[in-house]
Amino acid sequence: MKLDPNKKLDIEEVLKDLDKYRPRRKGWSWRKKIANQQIGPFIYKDTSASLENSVPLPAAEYFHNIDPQCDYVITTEISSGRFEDDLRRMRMAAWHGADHIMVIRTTGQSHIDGLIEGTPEGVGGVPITRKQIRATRKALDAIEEEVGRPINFHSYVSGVAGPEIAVLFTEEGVNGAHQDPQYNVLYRDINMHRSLVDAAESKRIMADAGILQLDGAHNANATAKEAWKVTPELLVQHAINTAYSRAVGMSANLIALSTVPPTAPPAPKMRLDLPYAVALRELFAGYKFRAQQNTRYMEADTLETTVTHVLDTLISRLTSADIQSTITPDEGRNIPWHYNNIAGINSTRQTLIGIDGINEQLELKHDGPLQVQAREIKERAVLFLEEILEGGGYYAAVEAGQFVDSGYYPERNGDGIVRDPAGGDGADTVIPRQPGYGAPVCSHFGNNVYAHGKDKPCADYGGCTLCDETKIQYIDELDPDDNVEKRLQIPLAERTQGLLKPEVEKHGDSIVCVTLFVPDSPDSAEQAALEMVKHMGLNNPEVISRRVMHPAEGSFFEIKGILDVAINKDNLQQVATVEPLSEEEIEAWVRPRDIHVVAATVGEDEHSVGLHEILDIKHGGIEKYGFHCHDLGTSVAIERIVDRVEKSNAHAVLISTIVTHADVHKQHMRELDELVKARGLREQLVLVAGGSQVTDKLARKCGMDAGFGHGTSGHDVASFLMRALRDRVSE
Ligand code: Z98
Repeated sequence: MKLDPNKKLDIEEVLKDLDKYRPRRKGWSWRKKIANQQIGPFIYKDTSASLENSVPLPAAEYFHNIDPQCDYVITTEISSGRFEDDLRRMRMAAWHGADHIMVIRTTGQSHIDGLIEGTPEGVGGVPITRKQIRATRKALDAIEEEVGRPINFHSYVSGVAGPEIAVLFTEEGVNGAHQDPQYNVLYRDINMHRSLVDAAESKRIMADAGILQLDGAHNANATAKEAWKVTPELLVQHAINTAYSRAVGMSANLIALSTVPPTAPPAPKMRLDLPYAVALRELFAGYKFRAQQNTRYMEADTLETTVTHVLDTLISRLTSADIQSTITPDEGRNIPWHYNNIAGINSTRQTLIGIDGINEQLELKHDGPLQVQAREIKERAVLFLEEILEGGGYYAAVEAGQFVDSGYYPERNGDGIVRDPAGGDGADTVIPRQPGYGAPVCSHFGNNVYAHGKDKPCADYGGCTLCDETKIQYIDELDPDDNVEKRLQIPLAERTQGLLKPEVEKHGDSIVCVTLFVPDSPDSAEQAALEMVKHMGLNNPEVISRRVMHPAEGSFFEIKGILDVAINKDNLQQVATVEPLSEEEIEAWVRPRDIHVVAATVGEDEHSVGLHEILDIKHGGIEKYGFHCHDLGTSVAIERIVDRVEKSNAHAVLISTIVTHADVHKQHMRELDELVKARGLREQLVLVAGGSQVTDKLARKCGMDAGFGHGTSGHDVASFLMRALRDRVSE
């Protein structure tokens, strides 16, 4: 399957012959750091290879459209509930720099004692099934070829079906997974003995397959009442899972500690979070680190979330993480939307490139409060571990409620999570292995009657699914109603008819979001805002974010609703995009011809930045092609402009309006057109208007020859002027 950047991902193609599809590669891939890499005009310190296809950061247009890629792996979590919709989002995410795609499982999957088949629709995530995984891996294989970088596919080897899932992931080329028995015990109330036995088997399988393991310590941070107080315990949880993984045979380079900075402003974040990160990195030197964006404090304000995320990312760079995980900044208000996944990825991409090389410039102090605090956290962690040992070990400690207590250890508040070693899901299901036990696959922890001699254990029974792919059983959809073929009927029909609906999550969900400021007290402003949105034609409006600007002066709202329209693509007017002429061609024509251009901002507008971008050689403006520019400055009357046109025998006029009230920009354009006509100059002149509210269509309606809005460059204007003047200027 090969993707065309100009065509949508063809889901039918993904599903075709899926029973025969095999992943192209297995195991985890890191980005390779290239030190001192020249990209465009800059030398970067902490970057990796650039992508073949990508969407650069918005400001790239000022820097030759470069798109440097940092050396950290960037994660995004995707979970619409339908894998077929997730795939398109994964493609967008890859184009924006994500190479670790984490697929969230549907609610309750931890408690399902076996594999699920088919592709049932999920709640809060997708069911992790063979078909769903295989289709995703197939799409990601094509996407990684399109962007030119390996993409790590990730989900969870946990719950009561952990070992079965580990085998499934190995068979289907999943590259990373969470695996930590403590997560099962504390947060899913799965029996601790069962969880640890399953973990040994699961970890062994993951180790053999080269699947990168993330642990679950960060969940204590998300659960504890005061997260900055749980930091000593986080070190203990990391230690337990790491030691257990090593004992099972996992190598250090497959063990990634999952860490989250514990606080967010208004807490003094750096002062609390940095010592914790330093303590962690020092204690676990030699292991990988997956730093996750802090989700705990996410409210409905995406900008606030983004600022916390940027600070988190700074901590990652100062203390050397390997993976930066991002969460969609809208997680605090709805199931994440497509473009918010991209927003999360971009805040990491932007931050890491913005602070490129910072560790060459700054160094964390080797003495003083940072080191004192880091040491204190480590000491508390050691005491915590000693207490566990004295009390009889891990099971006893959990039974005594020692984990996720809100006290700053050794302080205890008696509110920790308590689990019964004999209870929980899957209790009493661990039975001693019989001496003749035979493992169903070669990757296995413990006794295996087949493991003898030099051959692979499975040689005794003709091969296992990990060694011989033909043994893998692919079961297609079993549910006649909840299956991908059925779900796709409407989307595919709409696509064939060329129908377009707005979408944030699942195909054609028709959800849109509008923003309003209403100048009144919060309650009445909110009610009014909802009424206003109904007048815009949105059904089921719901406020997803409210921010009080002042208790009496007004509030800002973001409101989502359903826009029940479908637009037929075939009825849309084709917008003809005009390619600009080459810079060499423009200069070769303009320079010998003595072309004069009069320019000014008009009316009472003192904003000349936009105009200077278009004119000045310093900003790549039209001067550089040899146009003679008569810049009359700001707030210039139309009459003065036309006077100068006559005096200089100009060929073109550029007027600009950035700040405009009551459509004054339209008046200026009309006035200019009328005055040059009245003086008999219209035929010889090219009239151009620019500004933030100007469009080409509007400008032409107001008598101009062209209009240029936001994002225009001097090159665009020069190209237009040359095309327009070619016929008028005599040779
Ligand atoms: C993350 N944003 O870590 P259920 N095991 C561990 C987990 O952390 C999780 C699961 C299993 C987070 C994603 N983490 C949430 C160690 C979940 C999943 O029962 O399917 O929810 O378990 O990136």
